[in-house]
Amino acid sequence: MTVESTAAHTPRRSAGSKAGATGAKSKRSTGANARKSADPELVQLLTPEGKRVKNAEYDKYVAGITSEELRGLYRDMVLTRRFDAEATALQRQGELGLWASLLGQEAAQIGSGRALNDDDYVFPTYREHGVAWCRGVDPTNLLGMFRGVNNGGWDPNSNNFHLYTIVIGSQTLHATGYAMGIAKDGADSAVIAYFGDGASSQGDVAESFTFSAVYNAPVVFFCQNNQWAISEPTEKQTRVPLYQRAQGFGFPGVRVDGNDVLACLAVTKWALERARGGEGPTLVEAFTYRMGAHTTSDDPTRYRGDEERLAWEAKDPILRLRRYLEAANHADEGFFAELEAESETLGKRVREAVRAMPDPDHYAIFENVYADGHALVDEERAQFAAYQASFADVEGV
Ligand SMILES: Cc1ncc(C[n+]2csc(CCOP(=O)(O)OP(=O)(O)O)c2C)c(N)n1
Ligand SMILES: [Mg+2]
Repeated sequence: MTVESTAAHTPRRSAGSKAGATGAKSKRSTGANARKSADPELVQLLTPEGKRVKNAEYDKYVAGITSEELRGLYRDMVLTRRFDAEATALQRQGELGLWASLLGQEAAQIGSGRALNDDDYVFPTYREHGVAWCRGVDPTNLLGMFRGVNNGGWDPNSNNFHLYTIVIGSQTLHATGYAMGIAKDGADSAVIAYFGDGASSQGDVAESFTFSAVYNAPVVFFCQNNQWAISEPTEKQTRVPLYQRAQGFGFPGVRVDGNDVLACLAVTKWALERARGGEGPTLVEAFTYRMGAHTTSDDPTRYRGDEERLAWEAKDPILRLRRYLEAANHADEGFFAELEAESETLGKRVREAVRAMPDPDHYAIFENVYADGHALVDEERAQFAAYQASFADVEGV
């Protein structure tokens, strides 16, 4: 089995990695889940060269996958990347105030997103554009908030995809509470909470782990370890591989190659199946890389070098699936050409939609704060009206 080891993936310099906590195999045992929690290996089904490798544990979750489904995963990743590139360009042109790119994380998001059932519920961060795509949220709706014309442009309940959450880690609590509700209702759906390596240091995430474990909540914690929390490397968040955190809370954790869409699909299916089967929470650490800046307000050249990015470029999630599709004759030239044309069409649609977004009514921000209104909001609305009127006075002078 060709598996890139954790050690090979665990980069850099810090005292944390010197402490040796990251690479060593542990023989500790805490019951049925111990094998996973103690295994430092990365789950990988497709190598960076696009070679399919066997995995005794997870192969069964993708065993029946058809050529059409494989092409579908590829299409999802390509169109998501194209959408993301358009959004970055639109920010540079002044059409968006900010953009948080998912470049490099397409496999983690599409693999996990396509593992979900329609009635599962997703709690994202602000970077889950690929998961939104899988949920059927129109990508143009993701852009309103980043243009500053709304507070989130979709109805969470239409697609079971919650609004983006900027407050790091807080959505893991929302997800846990929602999952506890699902369990009380006796429903057989599951919840997935996305968060980052930086978020793993938040108290909210630790509390979510505790509550979900104790109440056996049907939730999957999907941590995209993209190696950076703005300018802070993962070594500043943890002395152990993140997936091992779960063991201390009493549920399994697994590290998956986050640039391998098949592995992400398989591992997330497994974790969701556990949740639906009443086996409680799972932590999935998708080991990946943020290829771009944290957001368009960030300049990563200030804190990281090129070698790291180049090393991860060689593990590109889209390229590796393309190599596999070509080598195994799952797709022909026509498919790739058609997809290129579809990308162009999507790009055009996104550009046109953003430019056509109307500015909001200035008073809309005061609506929906309280269901039945509130004296304080009324006061603030009046203050705002007076402020607006003060501009009219100046103009009139
Ligand atoms: C509670 C809180 N603290 C700080 C911030 C500022 N902040 C925004 S993004 C970010 C880093 C998050 O890193 P990570 O969780 O790894 O997610 P990534 O951006 O890499 O996807 C921080 C500290 C915030 N939004 N919320
Ligand atoms: Mg991060």
